[in-house]
Amino acid sequence: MPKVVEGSLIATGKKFAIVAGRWNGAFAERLIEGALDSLRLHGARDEDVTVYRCPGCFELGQAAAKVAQAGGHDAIICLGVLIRGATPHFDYIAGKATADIGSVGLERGLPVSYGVLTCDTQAQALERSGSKVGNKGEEAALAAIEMVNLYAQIEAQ
Ligand code: DLZ
Repeated sequence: MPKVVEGSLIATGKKFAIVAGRWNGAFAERLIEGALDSLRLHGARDEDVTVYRCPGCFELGQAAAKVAQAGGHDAIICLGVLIRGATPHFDYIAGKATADIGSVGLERGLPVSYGVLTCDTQAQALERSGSKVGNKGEEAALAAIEMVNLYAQIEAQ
């Protein structure tokens, strides 16, 4: 049998940063609540979680890079809500945010998870921020917890 290395979903004693964009605020708040619920459910204490707010998804990667540089967190959870408008703006911001968030994780060697909604309509954003299709903030928090523990396992090998 091969050796399998994986992270648990135990958040106890770990420090998390949530970086969240303010645009489409009602949905963004629901993502933050979902992430916080998930962190608490898995053992994180509120005093070990800091929420950093930035203007919009375009700034998520920048803010996450600064938070990573400042240190003090085991993982960063990036949350934001993009809703398509009449121009290609959405595509530029979505592409940039996704690439930047990914780069922070790679360059800093820190788990950085992606809870950015890229929706065509407000109804889709509602569905993905705590109704029919779940809460992507909650999922991003779970991914962050698992990755923190996976990194610990890899480093312990
Ligand atoms: C400008 C803009 C637009 C049109 N739409 C969104 C959006 O749906 N979601 C989001 O998070 N941010 C949006 N923004 C703002 C940009 O992300 C950014 O904050 C501004 O362009 C300032 O740099």
